[in-house]
Amino acid sequence: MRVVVLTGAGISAESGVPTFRDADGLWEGHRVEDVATPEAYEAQPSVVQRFYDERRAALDGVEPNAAHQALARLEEALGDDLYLVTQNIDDLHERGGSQRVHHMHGRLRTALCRACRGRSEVHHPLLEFPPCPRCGVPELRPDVVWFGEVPYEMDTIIAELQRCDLFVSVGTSGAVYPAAGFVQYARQHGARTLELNLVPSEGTYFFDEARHGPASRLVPDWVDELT
Ligand code: BJW
Repeated sequence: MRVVVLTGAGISAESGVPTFRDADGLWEGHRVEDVATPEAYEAQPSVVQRFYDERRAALDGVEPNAAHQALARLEEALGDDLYLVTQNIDDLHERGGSQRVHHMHGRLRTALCRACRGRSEVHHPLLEFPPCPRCGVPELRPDVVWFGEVPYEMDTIIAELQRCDLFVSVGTSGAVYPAAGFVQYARQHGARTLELNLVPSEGTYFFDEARHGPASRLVPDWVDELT
């Protein structure tokens, strides 16, 4: 059985990483749709760099939780029949033991050079505007996908959604496309669909089954059932 698991901010919430659209959301009074844009970066690069530098630094103070660890166990059981795609830019899946994680909205630990388009590991705050280790130009931006930009690995994701038997969405509000449309796409191609979220998401209606509660309980229970 081929399984696609999509994760969102809710899976990392119990690790202490703030979500975007819950009451204590990330951008402190700003709608994420207004600030997570290339235009916001053009207007205020230092503000945006500092924000991502702080989030990157905060990763050292958080640990993966039982939900991340359960998905690593699922990978051990299913091998290549599991495709794990996350909207999260944290590294908690990897630190929870998952070997193959597809970050469709990018990663905090890497930078993207606006001059040569090369990627590099981040070793210094990007607020210092260090030179790109590949081309030397000080044009490193966070390697994340903002509104209006195309998410990474879309061709592979679409192929995996077309051929999966089960699509599972964990901890995402269903407010951001294209990820919010994956459930309908997988379903149209014959997959069973399951939502695991704290509360009903905006797309809960599209799922064959929805279970509501904390990811640290729902995900291990579901993985135990499946394996
Ligand atoms: C728990 C829990 C616990 C809490 N246990 N659960 C009009 C209509 C339709 C679409 C559009 C439109 N206008 C524009 C668009 C497109 C636009 C879009 O979707 N806009 C919407 C606002 C409508 N999308 C884009 O622009 C995307 N690009 C695009 O479409 O390109 C075109 C294209 C696509 C495909 C092929 C070819 C071309 C890009 C979107 C980029 C999003 N970027 C961000 C920022 C990334 C960097 C960063 O982290 O700072 O990604 S925005 C932010 O939202 C972030 C997240 O990944 C994303 C999703 O958020 P998520 O993960 O769902 O978090 P929350 O907070 O919303 O929800 C958390 C959930 O967890 C809640 O439900 C809680 O209940 C739950 N929860 N605790 C379980 N313990």
